[in-house]
Amino acid sequence: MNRQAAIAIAPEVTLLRGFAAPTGPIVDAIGPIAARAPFRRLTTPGGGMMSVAMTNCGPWGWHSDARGYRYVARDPLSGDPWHPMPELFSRLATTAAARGGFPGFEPDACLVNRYEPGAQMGAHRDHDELDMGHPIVSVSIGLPALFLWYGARRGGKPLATLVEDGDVVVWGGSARAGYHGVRKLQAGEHPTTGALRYNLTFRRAK
Ligand code: MD3
Ligand code: FE
Repeated sequence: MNRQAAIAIAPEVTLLRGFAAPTGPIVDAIGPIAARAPFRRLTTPGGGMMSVAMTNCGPWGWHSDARGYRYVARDPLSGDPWHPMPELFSRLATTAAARGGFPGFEPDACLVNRYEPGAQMGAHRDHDELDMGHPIVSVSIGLPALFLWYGARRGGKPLATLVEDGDVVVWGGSARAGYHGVRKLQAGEHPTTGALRYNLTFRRAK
């Protein structure tokens, strides 16, 4: 699991193919997380609705509504704290970050994204975290998708990378503020997730 090549797809953006395989135990762990805080499509401050459904685990969860984007310690829909971060998750994030060149990463937030066919994520930057010196670790599960890397500017032609079940991407340093997105998910069938793709995004929010 730890011997695969680390592929640099851009400076300080590292793809670790199959690093999180097998993903069955991860999918099993999403069950109780989503039982406490069901997947929901969030509203953006601009009034739109995201096509990706989201939930969180860990001390902090990412949330969006008419008031803006922010990290919250409790699910605004229920008032309950998010499900604790499974040790399987935090260990995976820490070992992947180290493999990508960022030792000592201890995530305090895990955003769980769920893509149905047709769902996508437009070009954006993750900048709601207090200290952008920490990296981000992204784990792909289930159906494949095209990751789009735009870099410092949102315009222009992105670099497209196919990410498959078990693939992990680590990015930090100069790449931390880069624009990125996910191309519209194509329909398909995966043995572990059926018609879905999940993505875990580990951050240090505070
Ligand atoms: C690095 N999630 O939740 S991880 C997010 O698959 C988010 O759900 C995406 O962006 C997802 O904020 C992807 C981030 C990402 C995307 C594209 C990349 C990292 C990348 C392309 C190249 C390198
Ligand atoms: Fe992002």
